[in-house]
Amino acid sequence: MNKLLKIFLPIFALSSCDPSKIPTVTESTSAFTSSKTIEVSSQPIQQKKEIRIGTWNTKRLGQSKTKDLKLFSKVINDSFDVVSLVEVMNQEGFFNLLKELGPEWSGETTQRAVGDNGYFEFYGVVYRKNIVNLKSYEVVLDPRDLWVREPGNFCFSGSSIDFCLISIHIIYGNRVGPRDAEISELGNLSQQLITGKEKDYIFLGDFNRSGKTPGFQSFFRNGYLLTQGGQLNTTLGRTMYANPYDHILLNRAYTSEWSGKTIVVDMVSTYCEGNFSLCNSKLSDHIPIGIILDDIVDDD
Ligand SMILES: [Ca+2]
Ligand SMILES: [Ca+2]
Ligand SMILES: [Ca+2]
Repeated sequence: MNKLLKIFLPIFALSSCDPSKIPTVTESTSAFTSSKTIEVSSQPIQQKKEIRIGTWNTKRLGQSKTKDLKLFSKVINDSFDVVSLVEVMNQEGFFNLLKELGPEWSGETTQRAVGDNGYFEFYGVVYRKNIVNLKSYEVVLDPRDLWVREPGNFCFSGSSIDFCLISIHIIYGNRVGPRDAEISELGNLSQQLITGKEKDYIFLGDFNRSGKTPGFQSFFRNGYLLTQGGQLNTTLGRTMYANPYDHILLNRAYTSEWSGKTIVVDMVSTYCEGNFSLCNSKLSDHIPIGIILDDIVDDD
């Protein structure tokens, strides 16, 4: 039997953002790759002690004709301050969502779509402007072709802390071998990324595999853990939650900012009156999950 616990979070008063502070965009070189990074200038942020970070497979945002964007944005707004979105099919769909979220929110997609063989998607992030600033974002360079959908790297600052989200949508396909290989290389990437000053790299997305499978060993060797345990069913079956595919990984030695709290949105009960097929059609075939960081002490 599937038990999903919803964490009920206090609702924080939000102030509107200063409209005179329009982000400016410049290009620079990232510390760990030579790819182009877009840097967005700082905006003032409101003091808040927690940052609720989520990941959600959007099920073809921008293409799905049955999606209820108003409800979709409500799910985000109810539980999160920052959400990494995968399976964003086009930027038009992404910016329609952003519009629906309203003026307290901002967001970006990766500069290019990732994929192959005619299937391409964007990674995107949406975030509350008074909680975090987006400092830079890029697609991770992949000269050895380790991933079909190369990870996105979105770096943020809060009022005290800073961190980067590595968004991933692991290949699906008929065989699991390639999925495990991609996951294993992500674990290797986690080791390469921490050579710079920033150590808070949080990996999140749709891994298309249970956290029990062999690919995750490279993460564990590098001190990473699965914040939700790796076996939480996050996809929507016909009458119950099905596969444990969505995960968030971090290294507590570096990311002591993680409070240990997690978020699981029991989407079907909360937004679809228990109707799985309705939820699948109006929202997504995945639920969003999240973690909560304490935005108090910056240790790197
Ligand atoms: Ca590639
Ligand atoms: Ca940091
Ligand atoms: Ca840290």
